[in-house]
Amino acid sequence: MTTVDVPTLVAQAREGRPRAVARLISLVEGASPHLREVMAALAPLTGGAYVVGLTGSPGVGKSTSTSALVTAYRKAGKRVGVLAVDPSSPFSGGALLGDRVRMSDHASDPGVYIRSMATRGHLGGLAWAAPQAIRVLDAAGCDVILVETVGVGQSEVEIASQADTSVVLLAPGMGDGIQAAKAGILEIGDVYVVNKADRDGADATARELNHMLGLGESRGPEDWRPPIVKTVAARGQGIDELVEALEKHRAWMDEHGVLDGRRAARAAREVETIAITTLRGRLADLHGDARLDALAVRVAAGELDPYAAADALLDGLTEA
Ligand SMILES: Nc1nc2c(ncn2[C@@H]2O[C@H](COP(=O)(O)OP(=O)(O)OP(=O)(O)O)[C@@H](O)[C@H]2O)c(=O)[nH]1
Ligand SMILES: [Mg+2]
Repeated sequence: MTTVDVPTLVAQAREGRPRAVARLISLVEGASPHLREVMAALAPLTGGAYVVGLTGSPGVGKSTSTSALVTAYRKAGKRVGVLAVDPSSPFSGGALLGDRVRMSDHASDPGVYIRSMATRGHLGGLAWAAPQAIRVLDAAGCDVILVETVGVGQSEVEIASQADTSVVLLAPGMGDGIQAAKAGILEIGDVYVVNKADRDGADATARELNHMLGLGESRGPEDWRPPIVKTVAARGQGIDELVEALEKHRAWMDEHGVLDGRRAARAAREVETIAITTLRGRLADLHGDARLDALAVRVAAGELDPYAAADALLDGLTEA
């Protein structure tokens, strides 16, 4: 294992040095044993960033929209972090290469960090790695962090729990309306975007979405009604309206104490995932362990039931 000078790395990341930020995110991606120390050092530096998740089917325009949002936030003088998470790939870079091209406008801007991250094959996957990478960007002084995730079933629901505000993107002619209902994304969007509004069918898609969002609606006057924003991300059209919708949602969360609750729920999932990962690691260490073998012999012989044996095993595991 290469040596890692965590205090120096953290200090450099805090100053916003891109190399240090990149290195820390690599430690997250590689599930480095140094993460415990890294996270302890980062914890007091976090909480300042506004985290926006963008999800939707492949090709709907997430990266193009993200890039347009970066432009808008940079104009407003904000520092921006972009995290492109690919839950289906064990390699960062590959599938996200196109994103790099679309983000190349921002490559030389020192106020923007762009990073792609693969999470497949990770114990705990997205739930584990994304919050830690977000924490690195937060500590590095990003005002806004945009997290792009390809919508593959469960992962888009997962990313919703990572973000302060979740944006769900649809595009006309992709049968997205029906897909949306199926994937359960009608429950997770705080803001909906119908991108590619330059194409036929955008109004119909927005209408259909509006109708579906209204079904089963039992909102009070204080409740958040997710807006639908039409955009042509490729030309930057509608992006100011999208930023406005995001700011409104953020203000609404502040006003109603929702933001703290969401962040606590996010932290709870993260802690849970780390605890389960730790337990799983200890369980794996037990393979061929005398304690497990002894219990197994008794279960096989009918002397002990498997639940009692599992309890005995767990008791042993938590005595760290
Ligand atoms: N006509 C039109 N095309 C667009 C618009 N926005 C994006 N595109 C194009 O749609 C294609 C996919 O855009 P991306 O931004 O890569 O989509 P994505 O959702 O990030 O795709 P994945 O990351 O592969 O899931 C690209 O060729 C874009 O140029 C738009 O508003 N109108
Ligand atoms: Mg993309």
